[in-house]
Amino acid sequence: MTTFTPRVFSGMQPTGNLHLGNYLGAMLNWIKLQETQECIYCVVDMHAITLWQEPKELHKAILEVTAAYLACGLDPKRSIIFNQSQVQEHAELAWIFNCVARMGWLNRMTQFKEKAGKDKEQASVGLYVYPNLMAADILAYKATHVPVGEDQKQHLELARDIAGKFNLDFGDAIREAGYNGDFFPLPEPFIIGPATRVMSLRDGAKKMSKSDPSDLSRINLSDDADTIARKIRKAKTDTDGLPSEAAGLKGRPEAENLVGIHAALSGQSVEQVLAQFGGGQFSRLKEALAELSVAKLGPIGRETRRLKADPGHVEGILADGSARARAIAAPILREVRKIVGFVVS
Ligand code: AQP
Repeated sequence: MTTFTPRVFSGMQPTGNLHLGNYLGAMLNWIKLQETQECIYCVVDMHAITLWQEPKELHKAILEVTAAYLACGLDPKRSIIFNQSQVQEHAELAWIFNCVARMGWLNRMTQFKEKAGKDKEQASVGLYVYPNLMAADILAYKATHVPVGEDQKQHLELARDIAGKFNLDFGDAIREAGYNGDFFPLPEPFIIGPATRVMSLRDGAKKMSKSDPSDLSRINLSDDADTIARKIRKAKTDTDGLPSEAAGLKGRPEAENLVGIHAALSGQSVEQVLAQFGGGQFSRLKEALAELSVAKLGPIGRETRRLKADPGHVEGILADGSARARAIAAPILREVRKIVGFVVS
């Protein structure tokens, strides 16, 4: 078994405003990891166009999501921050993985089924092979750890399957190229915290999502204090009060969601939140949660607006990050080309 140097990779789509789910499910871990690990954080604009994006809006969203990354606390000196389309190695490796992954594997992907909806025939081919591009994003850097929300677990498992099959299919060529073990690592998902799957504020059965048509379903990182407080006040709840024990949240997705959000934002456990609010009415928890959300997200929204006013600065960070990302991915892809058998001049 080859030992790989630890390296973190993750990304978010510029398909709209980042929301509390993106923040609690992924971003909080990204910020912590950059303290101790080599981290590469991408704005995955090529993933975004698997669904139609109006070009001017997409352009704006790439800069806005980058501004939000910075406002949340990602440090462009410490971490590599870039947009995917500026590093062509992602697309090249994705094509090779299109030829490694099996149709049967992709047919099992639940996100494709959800996003394609009833009319699969009309979905883009890109949406179908999205997980292969995601595997390429990670493996173009031989990344070993991928901090994501719970919804990405299945795609991560696929990335591991693709890495494993590549290592096996090209085993002889990999050894001939001088590697005495695997070429790609099997990337580990890093899904931790009390809010790995934040649910819609309007429907506890659906995850909070940028593409939900109801803005009331999510808290955007760009929302102002009044909007945040109003959305939390209007959040759907059931008719019982809050339980005192975590077991009492079972089968009550809306209650579980609000308690989980409070725990993640306050850095407490679910049990600690219930020790404070259990046995009481939802209104008391909602009031505290609104206050806490405004305190945590308000400064992020303000900083994002400030950075958005200087697009040149944000573009400069993406250009620098892209050059640094390419410097890692290019030699890896050169090796991949040789291993596959292409003629490399
Ligand atoms: N509701 C969520 N709870 C916890 N984590 C979440 N993530 C997304 N939604 C939640 C995590 O955020 C990261 C970036 O996600 P993405 O932008 O790649 O797209 P997504 O997962 O498809 O998120 P959205 O908001 O639902 O986008 P749209 O509506 O455009 O599809 C990932 O780590 C994800 O797990």
